[in-house]
Amino acid sequence: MHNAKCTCWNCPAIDLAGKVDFRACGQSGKQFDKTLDSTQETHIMAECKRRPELGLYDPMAITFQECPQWQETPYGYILKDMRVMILGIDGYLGWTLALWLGSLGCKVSGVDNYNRRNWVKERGAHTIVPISRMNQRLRAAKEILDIDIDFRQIDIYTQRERLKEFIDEVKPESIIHYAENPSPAFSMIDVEHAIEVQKNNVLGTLALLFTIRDTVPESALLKLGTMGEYGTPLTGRPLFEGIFPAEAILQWGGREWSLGGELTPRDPVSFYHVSKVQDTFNVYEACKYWWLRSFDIMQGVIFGVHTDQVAADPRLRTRLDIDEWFGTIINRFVAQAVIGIPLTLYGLGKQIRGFIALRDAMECMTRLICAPPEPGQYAVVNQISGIHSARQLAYTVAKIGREYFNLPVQIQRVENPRVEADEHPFEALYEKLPKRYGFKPKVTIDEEITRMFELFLTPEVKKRIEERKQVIMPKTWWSGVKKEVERLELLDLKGEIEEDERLRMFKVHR
Ligand code: USQ
Repeated sequence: MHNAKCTCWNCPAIDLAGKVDFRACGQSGKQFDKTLDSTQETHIMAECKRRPELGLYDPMAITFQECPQWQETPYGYILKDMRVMILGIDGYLGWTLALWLGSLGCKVSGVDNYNRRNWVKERGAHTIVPISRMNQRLRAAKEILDIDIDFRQIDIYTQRERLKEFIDEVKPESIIHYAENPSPAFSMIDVEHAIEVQKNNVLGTLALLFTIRDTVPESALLKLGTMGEYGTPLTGRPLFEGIFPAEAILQWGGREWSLGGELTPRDPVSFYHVSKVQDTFNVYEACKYWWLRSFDIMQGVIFGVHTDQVAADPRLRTRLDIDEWFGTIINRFVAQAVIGIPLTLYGLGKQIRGFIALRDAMECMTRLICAPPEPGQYAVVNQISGIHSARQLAYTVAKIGREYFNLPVQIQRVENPRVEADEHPFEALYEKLPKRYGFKPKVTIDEEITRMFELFLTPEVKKRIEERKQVIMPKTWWSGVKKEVERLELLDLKGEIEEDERLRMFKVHR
């Protein structure tokens, strides 16, 4: 188990007692383990809220493996009935994670202000996989999976007092922050939308940090960042996991310095991505000032529809968007293939990104919930399971659509409405999740695309895609121009698919 040797120092169930030096940040536990002696003033002691009978004790003395409160699961030891609060629980990821964690025995609570439903509605779009109202979702979770979810409708920025009361009541041991606007294109529509995204994301997160400080500072915050914070440096410099490794050196003017431990450069690619960068600094500072502990999760582009829990009943399904603002590339391509729109490659289509399937993202989150950072530690992971170009993805979708579903899929290159490099080097590191937290991807891209085709071809979903055909072709230009993109060319698929076949990393498993 990846977290067997973690100790109470990592555990959100302890209160720290003793002389805590709030000027120190992160990894500070290591300074104290050698000097543990209750007569010394610098000594930090622990008090366990779950096992008060232990009294004051050395936080390094008990490992997760030894503690009866931490129980084995396939994803690591997890606190028995761990209290997890999901902010943004009504969204694509939030709802999926709620059911996933509920099935693992966590006590799940959550808040949402239904912004996502409203934003999508405002654009004239809708989720192609129908979702129920929250009270029906909650009833179905209880009826089908026997999961009780404690839900409140709260806006984490404008209703800070309500959130505080709820957090105070629940005392979550882990807080998952998904309550942000996830759309680069939405943030580029006009000034109102740029402000809406930055206000919602940046101020919501800032307010949350103060709320955590004042209510549950020992709780672990898992905050969703994005790989797009790093941009795609044209020098080909690797995208490290948020913080430079110890061996990284800066050479300049005949001198050199270690960069180890410093935040890596950020070069965001939309006002949405800028909001995530601002969050990074706010979370980083809060860990430093108040000894909060956080994972900043640089997630790649997500795709897919499946976990065992959401597939258990139509009422448990999570939303899936395919419009130009809220649909991500693979989800959009499969929907386009299903209704006969040639797949929309923006520009050259040689943009490269990191990707992860919905199910695998849920497993990563669980593994991180199981291994809370130390007090004061701002930890970062790159959460992706593979790297692909837009073209590769279009060929994969076209090939599966043609061969397994007999659909006449075509691919078109259209003008790129974004300001982004559409041909560039890309070397993203994603070593921490596999090496430190034991994650191995379980879902191949072909397998998940196949599942999507199966679901999207059901009459109800296909009809819902048809109904929103008009929101598929992009109209939001980063430059501010107001027009729909024009087609540049239809690709000759035959030769291209064969060429692509040599590059393929995955095979269809059916
Ligand atoms: N693209 C196409 N055709 C399409 C849609 C997209 O060629 O029809 C290209 C885009 O130009 C871009 C790439 O595919 O280069 C990815 O675009 P996307 O819309 O799938 O994803 P993106 O805009 O980057 O944003 C999504 C999520 C966001 C998350 C981000 C992770 O909406 O919340 O933060 O993926 S990352 O891209 O790693 O920053």
